[in-house]
Amino acid sequence: MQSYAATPIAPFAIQFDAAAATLSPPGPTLERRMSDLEGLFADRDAWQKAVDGDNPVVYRVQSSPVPEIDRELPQSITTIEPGTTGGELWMTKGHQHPNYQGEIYLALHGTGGLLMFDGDRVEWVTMAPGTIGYIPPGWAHRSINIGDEPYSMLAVYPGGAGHDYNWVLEHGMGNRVYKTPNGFELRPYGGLS
Ligand code: S6P
Ligand code: ZN
Repeated sequence: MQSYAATPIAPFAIQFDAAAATLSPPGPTLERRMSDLEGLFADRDAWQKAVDGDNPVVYRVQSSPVPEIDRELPQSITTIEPGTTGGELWMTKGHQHPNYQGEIYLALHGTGGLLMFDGDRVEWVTMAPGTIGYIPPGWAHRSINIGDEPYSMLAVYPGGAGHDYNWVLEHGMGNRVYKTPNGFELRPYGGLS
């Protein structure tokens, strides 16, 4: 047997239900509440008020059982609730892959955006059901719900990619995304108020 085939899991089927936004059998799940997004929304007072209030769930991530280890190819479904904090649309924390590996996102329902930043350039992909957003190596990425209903997307990524959240706290994401009467608008990142 080739050494690269000596992985902890055998081949298996994963049932992907796009309408329900689930993977079965299920793997780890996580819930990010407003308190988990410290230092990310520009309006710190609005963020603190939401934390001191009902500290809402902003998004959930459900993974398949494929482990996050080198050479494996895990998947996860992220669902972001609709909402704003200080006018800024609800979003994921965003991260950089420490060893610069690519990733794909497939939008399932709702409308969202994929914001990418390489420390210099910013790119935006509007995500509607069926859109695949491609994240090249070296681009930090964040998802944003730009609609009025939950936004869900499937991610497929190298198991050894990792998540560097401090990179975003240090470098920002290039732009922030605000709700407007007509939809949404990208504004320069700026600091916290
Ligand atoms: C992992 C992939 C997604 C995110 C998820 C939550 O590489 O990009 O599964 O982890 O969308 O976002 P975040 O920024 O909180 O990890
Ligand atoms: Zn990622």
